[in-house]
Formats: sequence, C-alpha cells, structure tokens
Amino acid sequence: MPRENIMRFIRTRFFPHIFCPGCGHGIAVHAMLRAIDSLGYNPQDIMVTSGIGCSGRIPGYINANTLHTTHGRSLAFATGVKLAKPNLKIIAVMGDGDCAAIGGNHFIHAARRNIDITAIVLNNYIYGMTGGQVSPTTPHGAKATTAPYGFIEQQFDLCKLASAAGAVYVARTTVYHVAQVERYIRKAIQKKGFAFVEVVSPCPTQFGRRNKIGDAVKMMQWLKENSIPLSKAKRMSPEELENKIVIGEFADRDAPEYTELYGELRNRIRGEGA
Ligand SMILES: Cc1ncc(C[n+]2csc(CCOP(=O)(O)OP(=O)(O)O)c2C)c(N)n1
Ligand code: SF4
Repeated sequence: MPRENIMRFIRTRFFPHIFCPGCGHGIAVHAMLRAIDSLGYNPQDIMVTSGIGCSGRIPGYINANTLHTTHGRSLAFATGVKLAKPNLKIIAVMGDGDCAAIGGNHFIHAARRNIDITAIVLNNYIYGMTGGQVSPTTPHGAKATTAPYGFIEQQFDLCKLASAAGAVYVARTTVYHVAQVERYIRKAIQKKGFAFVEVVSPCPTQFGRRNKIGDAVKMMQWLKENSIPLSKAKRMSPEELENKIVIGEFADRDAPEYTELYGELRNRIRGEGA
C-alpha cells in the first residue's frame, strides 16, 4: 500500500485496476507519483494524458487533471493543453505502439518544437492490450502474434530518436531499476522543454510468455541481466549490444521552449496591434 502522500494521487474508486499480475506498468506509475510528490506538486497542478492501450488506462487511476485520449494522440492532446494552460505540469504517458507507431509523428514534432511536456513511454516491446502484435520497439527476432516466426525488422531506439529530434532531456531505464525510474522522471519534470523518459516495462502476458522468458520474476531477472549502463555500452560493439537494454541519460541540454516563444510572439503582436 503506498504512503498517504502518494494515496492522494490515486483514484481508488476505479480499483481493482486492469493490469495483469507481474505487469510493470504499476511499478512505473508508483515511481512517477513519488517523483511528482517529491517535487511538491498537488493534484491540481498536474495534467496526465494518455492514448489507448494498457498504458492508456493509467490516467484513470491518477487523481489529478487527466485525459484518456485516442490511440497515439497523448502528445497531441498534451500539446493543446500546454498551450491553453501553460502553468500546468503536463505528463504524457504512452505505450511503445502509442508513441512510436501510430503516434510517431506527434512524438518527433513535440521533440522538435521542444514543448514543455514530460513524455514517459512504457516500453513493453509489444502491443499489450490488443493481444501481443509487434510494435516498432519489438526486438529483432522476437516473437509476436503478427511475427510468429520472429520479427524480421530492426528495432527503433526511441532515445536516439528523441535526442536527434530535439528533446532536451532523454533517459532510459527499466522497472527493475525502480529508484532510477523515479530519479529520471523527477529530472524530466524539472526540465523546461520536451523531456523524454523510456521505462522498459515487462509484459509477462504477451511478450514474456510468447518469447519463453518466463513469469514476472524471471522477466525482472531478464531486465537486470540484459541492462547495460550507457558508459559501458559506449565501449561495446553493435554485436555485443544486440538485444541489450542500454540504460542511462542520453541528453541533458537547454534550448528555447515552445510555449515561452509562443507567449512572447503573442505579446509582441498584441503590443504592435495596440
Ligand atoms: C486508431 C486506433 N488504431 C488501433 C487501435 C487498437 N489498439 C488499441 S491499444 C493498441 C496498442 C496498444 O499497445 P501499446 O501502445 O504498445 O500499449 P500497451 O497496451 O502495450 O501498454 C491498439 C493497436 C485503436 N484503439 N485505435
Ligand atoms: S497485457 Fe501486458 S502490458 Fe497489458 S496489463 Fe497485461 S502484462 Fe501489462
């Protein structure tokens, strides 16, 4: 049971939640709420958006301003809310399919604009809610309902994509490294601009079972054994890094933020019109 200060961010009236036993999404949400609480925010200061998917159900369980939108549109709605209510702290939660497949265009352009949103993708390498189809982050060779003989495509690296597109803070970790999840999300929330945190989250039901990794505990062990810190990964070859999870901070820089530029433009035009 979470502590009282965390419970104030939880809508218990919607429990029991829909997540399968061993799903990593709940661990990530708890870490996110601890990060929000530790920064002194109250429910009315926060807006959490999501698309559709198991991850899409998250805002329903959070006691704050929340939006459960259409698949792939978490960032599109988050952008609109940020422009209308720039004082809200906006957190856009997404699944990997949500973020990188149907929502891929919103993702790269939100990063390019450097709009002040904390984007959190819960990457379980699969479409969880719809039964285990491949997503752009499914590892090469992994099995899915739509790749029963192994996925022949190459896996998208969402952190490299976010960083190249202009995100000012980019980090990846896994729910096994739960203190790091909280720390990275806290840094992302504090950053002015588009901050992206990828949290690798086990889906024992659709990914673990089909790829014979095992139950929830074995999936946690798998996350632990396959994670490589970025500093070490820099000295490893692409072959050595195949199917490994590189964790760490990929970008931490400053750049002009979109909402501020938009506000300045609006003030300038109003001034000229007066
Ligand atoms: C426009 C549209 N296309 C497809 C769907 C069906 N759909 C619902 S959730 C989902 C994928 C969910 O996978 P992901 O975003 O990775 O989240 P997860 O469930 O794994 O957390 C899909 C394809 C939909 N709801 N809307
Ligand atoms: S299907 Fe996978 S992602 Fe969805 S709730 Fe179950 S374990 Fe979690």
